Amino acid sequence: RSYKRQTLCRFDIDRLNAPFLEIFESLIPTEEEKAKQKQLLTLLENIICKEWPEARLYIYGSCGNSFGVSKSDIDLCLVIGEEDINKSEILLRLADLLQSDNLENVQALTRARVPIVKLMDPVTGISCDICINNVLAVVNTKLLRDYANIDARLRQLAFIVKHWAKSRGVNETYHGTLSSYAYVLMCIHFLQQRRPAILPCLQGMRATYSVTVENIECAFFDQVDKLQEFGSHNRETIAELVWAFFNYWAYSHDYANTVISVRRGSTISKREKDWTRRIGNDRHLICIEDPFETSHDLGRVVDKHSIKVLREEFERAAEIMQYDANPCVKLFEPYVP
Ligand code: 3AT
Ligand code: MG
Repeated sequence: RSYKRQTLCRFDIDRLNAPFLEIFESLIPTEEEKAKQKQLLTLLENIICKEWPEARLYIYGSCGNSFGVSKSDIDLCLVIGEEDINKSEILLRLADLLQSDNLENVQALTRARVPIVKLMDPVTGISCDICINNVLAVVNTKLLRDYANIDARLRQLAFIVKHWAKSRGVNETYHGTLSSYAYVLMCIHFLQQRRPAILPCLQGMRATYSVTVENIECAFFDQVDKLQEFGSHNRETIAELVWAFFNYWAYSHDYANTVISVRRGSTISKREKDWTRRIGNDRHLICIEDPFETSHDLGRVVDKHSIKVLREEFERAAEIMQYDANPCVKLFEPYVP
């Protein structure tokens, strides 16, 4: 197989814009749903502030980063000022409080990698997970949201890519494929690489926002209202970008030698990061650097088997975008083993 093959975009690509935009629109949560999310957030804030008056509740993940499809669960982070708290104790206490307030399916998972309380609100029907002091996730959520507010094509592309990944069964970290967070970073990287670029590199610009979390300095330019014209020199449409995205991951990306880095706005060499060999369970078969925890490879869940699955899915998608008469249907056909 040749991974370096580069084909030309199909001649009728613009015919596919309307159907892709239609898919995007159908995935966006409605105003009604967003109002329900707010309602639940307020309820939870009231419960929490009675017990921990200093604490604050933040939305992170897809409901906060604007990449959330309709009917997503809400990810919340309870930030309690003190450093050395006993997370399990707090989660158990929180579970008690939630249960007495008639929330359903309340469960404290104190032994999980990220310990959480799960709950379901019977009034709005929304499920949610609450973790504690996971401030880096709150900050990376803001970074993604700020990128989304620069050029509308990022949100369109990421919704389509996430929808494709879920349909094809390649959005399951416990099976060795990638998280939604990783896919959004791949979309941002891809749009930073277009010529002319569609997205800037916010972490490479003058910092207007800066926080230090767990000894990591998180700093970037966040006045994105000043960047509304940034991508306007590039006139590529969503259909062209979907085509090019899958081509990039199928045939152009150098998996053997490079790491994608949204922080740098480019790829960097695996050598520079010392990600050239397997260490423990980190195989570095596809490398996606976390924008803040830069020692963290979001591709580390991928193993010898799942890298093949993933790359074959990228190739399948690229082939469909190139040759299929009806890519908007074929692309999202559920994977049947
Ligand atoms: P879904 O719409 O729920 O699929 P999501 O955006 O909520 O997508 P995830 O469920 O993958 O994305 O993750 C929830 C958030 O947790 C997103 C990001 O702020 C944070 N996060 C996820 N994985 C990592 C990671 N490996 N390192 C740092 N932060 C992460
Ligand atoms: Mg989520």
